[in-house]
Amino acid sequence: MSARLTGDESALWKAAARVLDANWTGAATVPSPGLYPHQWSWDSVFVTMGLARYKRDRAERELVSLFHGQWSDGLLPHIVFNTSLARHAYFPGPDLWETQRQPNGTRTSGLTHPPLHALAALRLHECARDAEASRAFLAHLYPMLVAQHAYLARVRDLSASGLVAICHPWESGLDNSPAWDRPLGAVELPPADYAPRWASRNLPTGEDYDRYVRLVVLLRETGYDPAYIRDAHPFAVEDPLFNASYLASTHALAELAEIIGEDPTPHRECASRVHTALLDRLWDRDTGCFRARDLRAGRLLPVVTVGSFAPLLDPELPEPITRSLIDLLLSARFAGAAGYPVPTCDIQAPAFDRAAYWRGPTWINTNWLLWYGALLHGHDVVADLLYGATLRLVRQSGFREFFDPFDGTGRGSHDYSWSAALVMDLLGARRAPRAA
Ligand code: 9WN
Repeated sequence: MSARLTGDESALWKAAARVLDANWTGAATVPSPGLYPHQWSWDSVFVTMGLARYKRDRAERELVSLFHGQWSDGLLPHIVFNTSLARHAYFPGPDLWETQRQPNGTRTSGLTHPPLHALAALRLHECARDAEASRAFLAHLYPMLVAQHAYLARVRDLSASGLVAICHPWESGLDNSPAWDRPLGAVELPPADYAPRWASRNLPTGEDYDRYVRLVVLLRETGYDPAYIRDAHPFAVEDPLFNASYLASTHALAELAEIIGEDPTPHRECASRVHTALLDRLWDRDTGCFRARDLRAGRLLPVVTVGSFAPLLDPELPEPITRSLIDLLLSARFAGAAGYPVPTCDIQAPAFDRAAYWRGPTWINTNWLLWYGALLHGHDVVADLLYGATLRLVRQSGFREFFDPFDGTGRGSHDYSWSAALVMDLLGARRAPRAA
């Protein structure tokens, strides 16, 4: 791979590879050994994208390790815990979730994450040198991916529209995005304190954190019961990013089915339903973008975030809607006024905060998703802008967790896995789309 890159790109590739090597546990890649020492679901998706071009065997093991934590009802947990670590290595650790009832003794969280896994499996296949071996791996993974999607359709389609709902901000991956402020604020807190007082990092604090934990306790106390989630759980949101991920992966599932000789029809039918529901329920003509729908309050949520552009992942998005998204993306509310785009929240929103986690900073994975979506719709100039902006960030500040959108200052953890992995994917895609 490196022979095809320029000197500077080659150095970047090697530095990214060093991060992934250092964060490999022998079974999976941790997002950041100090801060996030377990396996996270959508982190592993992004890591797979990079490993596909670097160490294919590890990419396969990454996915196998993650799906080892899959529940018998198909839920793919957002964290698979490494139980050999000290109990306080991360909060909330295995004890909060009470998920030890799950088969095979794996300890996991009881929430899920944006379902980009089928898309990652397809990309892994597209990068393969040995198509036969790759097909064999896909045949092994396919039933688990189908079960993951079936869980979402069965348990999370709360509006019976085809869209699926998240029942915790952590399920969005954009944990403390201002988009969740309203529905989270509506969660009633009992007088007890939940959050740990020793949290070592700059997280949403106080009542927000208590509400995160409260939502987990409610799910846990009802045994993660689908009827409770449908009828009573206080946080239920149809998120454009989660649903766009679901839709992109449903299309990928159809392609995977064809590759291994299974029937793609149910996946195509599902994709068509999700596409229609996305437009009917989350497209907002007034703001010219997609917005999350709060199912408990019965309305669209007001804050426009980077997730509002995620339906660019829909290959069938109508051209006028794509155009509108691109216009907003390039405007002074997002990329147009940030030297280091793309900020994760509308710069002009009162809740925007250039330094706080998902409330404004630029993240590599959301840039990558928009880059992928722009390419899908033939917006090559926009894709190039996102490509250049992303590499500029890591050249300047390293593989940090997130970045100041105005001056590129790196924040959060150092040597963050998906920042490294997605840079490898970008470099590989630009130079050698089908390399391994
Ligand atoms: C909670 C691991 C994860 C990412 C999320 C990011 C952060 C956890 C946390 O870290 O979430 O799951 O403790 O804040 O928000 O997107 O998957 O990197």
